Amino acid sequence: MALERTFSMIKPDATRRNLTGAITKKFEEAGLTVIASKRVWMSRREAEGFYAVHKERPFFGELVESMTSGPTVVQVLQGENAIAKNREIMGATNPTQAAEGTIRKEFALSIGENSVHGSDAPETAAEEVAYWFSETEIVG
Ligand code: DAT
Ligand code: MG
Repeated sequence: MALERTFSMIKPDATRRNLTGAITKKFEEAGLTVIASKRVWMSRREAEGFYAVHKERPFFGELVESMTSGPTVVQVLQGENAIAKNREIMGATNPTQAAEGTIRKEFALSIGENSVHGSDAPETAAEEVAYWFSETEIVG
């Protein structure tokens, strides 16, 4: 399989606890390379746009609140099978269901404050990378 790119976000609950390095280490240990990275305190409009797919869900307000509550670190990860590999490293959405050794098992506080976001498919990965990065910011 060819090299693939995915979009990752270290959420405010994690940056607040100084977990940016520990989480990035998990990606690198799994063979994913950080080819773009920046710290962003997103606006309400940016959070609503990024999570638009969830706008009818009951937790949408809570999600936008928590994503705008502090800085995030947005990243592009590159590697073999990067999209699925990242989802595996992240663990299940609900940390009580996340496998041992995953980021969410080790670091997440709750289903809402679950430390990381990762794209779930090639189409969303391409859209999410483009939402946060210009091509010149990505050094693959
Ligand atoms: P994932 O982040 O694993 O792709 P998702 O796309 O279903 O999960 O949901 C996006 C985010 O929304 C998730 O990371 C945290 C929040 N969320 C999902 N379900 C929730 C719930 N039942 N209560 C509160 N927040 C929730
Ligand atoms: Mg999702």
